[in-house]
Amino acid sequence: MSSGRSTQGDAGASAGTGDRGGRWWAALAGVVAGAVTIAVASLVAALLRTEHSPLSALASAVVDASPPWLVEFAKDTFGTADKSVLAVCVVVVAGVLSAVAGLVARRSFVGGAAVVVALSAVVAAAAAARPGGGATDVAAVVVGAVAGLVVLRSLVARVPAGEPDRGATRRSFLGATGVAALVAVGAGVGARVASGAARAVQAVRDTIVLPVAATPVAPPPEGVQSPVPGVVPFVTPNDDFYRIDTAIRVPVVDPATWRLRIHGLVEREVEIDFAELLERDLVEARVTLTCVSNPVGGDLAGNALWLGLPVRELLAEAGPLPDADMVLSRSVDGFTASTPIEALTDGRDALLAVGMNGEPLPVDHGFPVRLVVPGLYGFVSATKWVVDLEVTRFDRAEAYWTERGWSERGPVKTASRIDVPRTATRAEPGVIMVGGTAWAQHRGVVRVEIRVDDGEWHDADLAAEDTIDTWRQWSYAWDATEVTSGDHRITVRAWDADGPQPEGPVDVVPDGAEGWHHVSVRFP
Ligand SMILES: Nc1nc2c(c(=O)[nH]1)N[C@H]1C(S)=C(S)[C@@H](COP(=O)(O)O)O[C@H]1N2
Ligand SMILES: [Mo]
Repeated sequence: MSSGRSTQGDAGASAGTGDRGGRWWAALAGVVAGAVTIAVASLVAALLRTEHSPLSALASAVVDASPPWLVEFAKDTFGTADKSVLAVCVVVVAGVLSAVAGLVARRSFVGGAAVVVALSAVVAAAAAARPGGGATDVAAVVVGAVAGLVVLRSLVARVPAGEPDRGATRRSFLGATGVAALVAVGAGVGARVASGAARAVQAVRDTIVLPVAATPVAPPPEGVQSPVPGVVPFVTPNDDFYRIDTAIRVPVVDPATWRLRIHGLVEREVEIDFAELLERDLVEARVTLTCVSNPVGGDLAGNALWLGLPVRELLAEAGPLPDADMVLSRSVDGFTASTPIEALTDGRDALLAVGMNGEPLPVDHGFPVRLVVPGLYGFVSATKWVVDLEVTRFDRAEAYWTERGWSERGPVKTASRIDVPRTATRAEPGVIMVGGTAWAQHRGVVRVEIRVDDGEWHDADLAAEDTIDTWRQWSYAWDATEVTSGDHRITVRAWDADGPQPEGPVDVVPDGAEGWHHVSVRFP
């Protein structure tokens, strides 16, 4: 606290009426800072597509914490308006507490900030504790609280307190307050728009019933799962599937208006809408998707059952011209991917997918339609919210990430990962179960080897292979009975038909990481 500001406070106190005015301004500063906190938190929550807005989570938490007689009383007294009454109460209480924060902040910013932080902590806890709540809910409230604190600090510093230049100070205060209020209103409106659109598309998704596949796929064979507990599940649940895209706000696409256009170097343009797509003979395939940005040992890979129409069928209808060598797929939000036309026509399960693990595509994973191409990194193949396929040539068109320094083609590199034990694990001498996964999509993993420190390579036990388009899990029983104390390093490498994956390390830019994954285990 600067001595200058406390002097102003003292002068205000002795000036009487000046101080009372100052209090009102400080309370107003607090209320505006509170509004900014809530509005920004709501906007961030809506953009991150959390399930609950911070305020509604708080309201629900209040209901949960209320004694049953009070809830009954509210229902009896206000009937169907009980939710609105609750909302008004929450807003009024938040407003009063924010005003208190402003008043406290005028004496001591740290004190006022403590009030804001305490209130935010309550909201964050309420949001995180809701079903489906979690770290993103907390993150949204933290961003809101930071914005609120910045506003509180700058407004409280401007609170007029009966000095000679009152007019100018008041103008500065009111100007800053006005700007902050606009921020709050803007963020609040943005939050409503974003959450409204997301809720609407979610509601549409809930009504969609996918057809059964004309060519269904059998469940994976026995033994695809590594027997080592803690290795990722062979099929990745949708909620755990990694998500990578450039969309700050997830595109909201209504299947009723979705259309895909296939054009460019073709004999005839083809268009298909969502209903027509669902009427086609759809196929199922399990395909492991991987991100080119996945570092050695990283988790930007997932394996799912996809339902969709083979892209080659639509391409066949359009009739690509002989000089075409690439299909540039475009998302509704402008993202593009350059896929060699060969990968779409050579018979592999390159799908225009509508289903993921038995459900319509989750909104985050491209609802209503995306591409999935076995063997290629997502950035050159897996366009989500896809609306356009332009048949073209690599020397004529460039995709989103190629323009930004990544390669124009992206075949997946053979990779392997140790899931268990985690690095820095403390272990006791004995037999240690090592397990993980490996992938070489569309070529297949033929062998996985393990090495301890600089020892010999040993074959790991391969789990059953589903298809060459899916990852292949493995396990290895490491006899560490005679191990010396201290750190020991386990290394994995996978083989495809061409040999072992290279030692690397090679960075992810421009066409994917290369290298052997290691974990260190410590013995007493
Ligand atoms: N529209 C759109 N589609 C996209 C991307 C994107 O940024 N926008 N990213 C791609 C990348 S880099 C990857 S790795 C995959 C990831 O798909 P997922 O989020 O379903 O795991 O989507 C691809 N499709
Ligand atoms: Mo990616």
